[in-house]
Amino acid sequence: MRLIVVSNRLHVTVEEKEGKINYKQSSGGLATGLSSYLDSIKDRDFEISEYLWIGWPGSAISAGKRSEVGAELESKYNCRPVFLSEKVMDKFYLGFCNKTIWPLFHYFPMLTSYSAEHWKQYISVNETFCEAVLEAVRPGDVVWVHDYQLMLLPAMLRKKMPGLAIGYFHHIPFPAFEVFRLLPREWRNSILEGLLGSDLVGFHTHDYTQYFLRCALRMIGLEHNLGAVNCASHTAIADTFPIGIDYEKFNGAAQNPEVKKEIREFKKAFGDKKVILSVDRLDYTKGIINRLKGYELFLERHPQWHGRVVLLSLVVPSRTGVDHYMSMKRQIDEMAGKINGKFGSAGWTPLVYQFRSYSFEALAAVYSISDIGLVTPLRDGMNLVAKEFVASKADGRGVLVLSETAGAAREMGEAIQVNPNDIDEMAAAIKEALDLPLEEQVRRNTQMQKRLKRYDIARWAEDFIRKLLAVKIERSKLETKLLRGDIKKEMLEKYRGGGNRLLLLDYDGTLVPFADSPEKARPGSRLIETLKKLSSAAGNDLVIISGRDRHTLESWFGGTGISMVAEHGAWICEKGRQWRSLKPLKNDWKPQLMQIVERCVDRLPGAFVEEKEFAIVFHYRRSDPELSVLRVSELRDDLINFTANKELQILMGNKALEIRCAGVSKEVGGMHFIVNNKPDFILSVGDDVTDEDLFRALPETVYSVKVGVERSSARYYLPGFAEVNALLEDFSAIEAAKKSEADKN
Ligand code: GDG
Repeated sequence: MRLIVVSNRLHVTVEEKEGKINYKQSSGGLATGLSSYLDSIKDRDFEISEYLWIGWPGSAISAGKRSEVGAELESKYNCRPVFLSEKVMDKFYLGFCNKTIWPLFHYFPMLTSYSAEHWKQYISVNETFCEAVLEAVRPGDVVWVHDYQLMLLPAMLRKKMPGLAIGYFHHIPFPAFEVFRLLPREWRNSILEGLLGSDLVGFHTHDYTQYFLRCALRMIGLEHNLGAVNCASHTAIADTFPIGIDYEKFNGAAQNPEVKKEIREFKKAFGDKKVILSVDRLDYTKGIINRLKGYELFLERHPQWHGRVVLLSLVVPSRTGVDHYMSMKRQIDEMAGKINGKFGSAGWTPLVYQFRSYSFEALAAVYSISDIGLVTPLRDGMNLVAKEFVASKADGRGVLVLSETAGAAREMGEAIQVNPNDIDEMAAAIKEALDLPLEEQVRRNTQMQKRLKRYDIARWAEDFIRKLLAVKIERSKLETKLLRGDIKKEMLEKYRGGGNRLLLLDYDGTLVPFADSPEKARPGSRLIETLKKLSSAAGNDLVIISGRDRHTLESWFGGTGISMVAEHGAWICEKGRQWRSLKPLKNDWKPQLMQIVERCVDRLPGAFVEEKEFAIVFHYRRSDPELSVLRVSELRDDLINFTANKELQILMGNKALEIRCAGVSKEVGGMHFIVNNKPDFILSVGDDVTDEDLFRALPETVYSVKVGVERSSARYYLPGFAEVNALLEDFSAIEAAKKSEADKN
């Protein structure tokens, strides 16, 4: 099986200088970690044995060089480049990705820009990536999309290839609902729908997963069951997979002669001073200024440490095209000058600040020699530096000070955790770290190392892919139940050949979509015509079997020859006959119950009551989805007390709670037609839990069809009401063909 990894940047960076092409490994945790894992998959005992990485090669490549670069990347690096011009990258990457999504998702709404032009470019680049994947993909491939630059891609791919296994991993935080909703409606809905195009959406922490699910519920009305979201065509699962690092590489780095050499150099430079280390990309999310303030306060409060401690701050240049980053750089320069000016002396520079990137060997060396890792981002999806620092402590010495707002804080409880906005706390944490006894350092690091070793980058990737493959298997099981192709052909043949046919059709959600209020979901003229035609065809009995009251059904379908079952089986009207109740029912319980239900309506804005002859329905489709969960469960509790000794049942429908007489169900209504008419062809279609009563009772030969992808006792499924309408049109076409044949004869 082949894995197609898709990310904004390839793990190889290509540069064109004076007509010459250079290839080098991209920096960043994912690029290095994942590429070393991917290179090892050939030799692992795992379903995936090959990979292709699709992405932007890191710079604009001139048209004349593209085929050469493409060929080299494919043959030597398993990469397929997506070439994008500087102009496009400017609006897409520096624009929408880094001026809109990055600040907003890291809780910096004041730095977020909302440019329609950038959004358009974001859509267009996602489309370009979609084309590149479609060009490369082969049957059976698994696609794994990475990060916030490509949030629309999963849905685009799903649309073109409904059966493709698609995973998406989100490397940055997913914000809380109140922050995410700041995006314009069209953007935020497209982003949620884009992500939900995946089979599996992964996040670093449980909180991010929950925030995402909450946004899906509140903004596009999609509920979830333990992280499984039922979308129109498939179920998308949201789950938590905290990324790991290449543990052995960092843990064993100090044995590498190159690293040893670097260690000697650093030790010479710092002598016996305690070294506090910070490593960040230049970014406002990393909290560099606050950290410097924390260090300054520490020096102010603890003069006994003057001359004995050094903060080594490595800042790696990044996104130099975004204005805000350059002004931040100036601020850091000023702060650094201030600290060294205020506290430094001829023999001591309290802050060693370097604005450049390091080789792996130099980085591993500073991890190894430093005493404290000061990792205090204001917000970070995960933060790999924290994990690398701890993994590098082969002898167990060293203390990690970590922000509680980094995703890594969830797994690194043994670190000294700080609120990066609390300068006092940061200064105190530095002091605490310097004073921490060696034994305690070793104890804490050993605990964290055990976890980092077990859940390393390979385990992370395999966990994600395994889950994706499991979802794929579930989906392919469901696909065999999809009413299409040969199954559909055979069913249409049976319909054609049947002499006595019964069509049992649910109404809401099956023949028409749900509307804000029940009265708005009227049948259109085309649907009525089709139903009439089918109902009047020789040998056919067409039954609308619904939870609606009989007056509504009568007003829509009365006089058409269509049979009807109202209130889930309480009332029945057979073709050409009068309405009658199937069994004697009481409704003297209604006034008292109505009071309870109305009390709940008062407490849930948007909710309303529908009164039927033998049922009361509490509708909450237009209400706040989260408050609804609470109110409905309170209402259920009240009702259960009241209905305990009465012949009543409580039923959860689609955004509705119904109280009705016990002993009434679609099973009773549907079976009445089956027992009386003895049909030789039966079709039963429905989308609701109430239809399940009937599906379960039907004989095995019946074509029972669930509308939607939820679990069901039905034999087959169709994605939505449109497909049901199309199926009825197919039956109708058979009748028309029969009629024209009969006319000819
Ligand atoms: C995203 C999320 C999430 C840094 N400087 C040098 C260097 N690095 C390496 C580090 C580390 C990586 O870059 C940075 O780690 P981050 O965790 O900050 O990852 P990003 O790729 O920036 O960001 C982040 C991550 O994705 C993974 O999901 O943790 O929250 O923002 O590996 O070692 N490497 C070398 N020289 C340097 O100067 N060689």
